[in-house]
Amino acid sequence: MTGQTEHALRGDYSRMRPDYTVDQDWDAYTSAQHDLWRRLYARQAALVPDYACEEFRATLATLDYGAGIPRFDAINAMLHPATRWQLVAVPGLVPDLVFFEHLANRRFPVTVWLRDPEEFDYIVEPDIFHDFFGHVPMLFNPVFADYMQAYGRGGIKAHALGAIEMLARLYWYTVEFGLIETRAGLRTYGAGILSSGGEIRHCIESPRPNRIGFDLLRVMRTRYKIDTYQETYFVIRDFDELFAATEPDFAPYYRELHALEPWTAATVLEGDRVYHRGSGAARPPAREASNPRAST
Ligand code: HBI
Ligand code: FE
Repeated sequence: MTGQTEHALRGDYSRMRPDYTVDQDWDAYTSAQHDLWRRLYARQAALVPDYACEEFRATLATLDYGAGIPRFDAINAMLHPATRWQLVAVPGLVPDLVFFEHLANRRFPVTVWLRDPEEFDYIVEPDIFHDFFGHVPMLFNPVFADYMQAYGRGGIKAHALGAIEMLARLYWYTVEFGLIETRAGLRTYGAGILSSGGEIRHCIESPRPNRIGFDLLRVMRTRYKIDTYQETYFVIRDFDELFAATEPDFAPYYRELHALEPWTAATVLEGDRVYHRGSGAARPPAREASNPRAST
């Protein structure tokens, strides 16, 4: 919840515990909701072989949760032994510091509500389909799992240093919209892309966006769009690169960046490792984009 929201958050925040967790209340999902889940899952699972990274594909195949809205308990029984992460249910977006505290303790907050059928292609806030389909498979990867915890710890520090905006850009351009170089070409590991019917193709096949090699300070200095497809994607070579980049203390980086104007989402710089320079043609309207965040 970086920045302001113009509207009240969706979700029932009346019964949560102090750490914003709730019970999933799986029995309350209707058969129409399970059916909507199946349709969302079927569409995305069909796209995964061509566009998702190997790590995501392998886990999705073994988890096999396309039959209906999954029970968090059942997933935790597999996830905890794999990487010592667990899912916790939350009403929706939670305050930044609460979010970071969960990640720092290897707990991933998953929203309990599912979008309405009219929102099949686009939702304003992350729902259970985005949180679960997009994020959970990657938590089974040991290196990525450690990166997420490091991000949570970094978030707590950034909060104290007034630097959440910069760290949020890192999350956005990696965890939500990151690309990875593979022998088969560019693939995605970003949850915002993996849970989107349109952007999953667009991020890899469209001539419009820039695709640029990941560079930590460059990413933390780059603004992002929340209501259109991304104008720039950053490409990592592997998850070790990502984890290694986030190991140093960020405090000196924040001091440096605080004095500098951020780049726009469309900027290509002299020193960029350019995989593809975007054609810059018109972007699709908001209704086709895959925004997993209420605001920035
Ligand atoms: N809360 N439930 C939830 N999910 C998120 O992804 C999330 C959040 N609160 C804050 C937040 N993300 C981001 O703004 C931070 O990563 C900066
Ligand atoms: Fe997300």
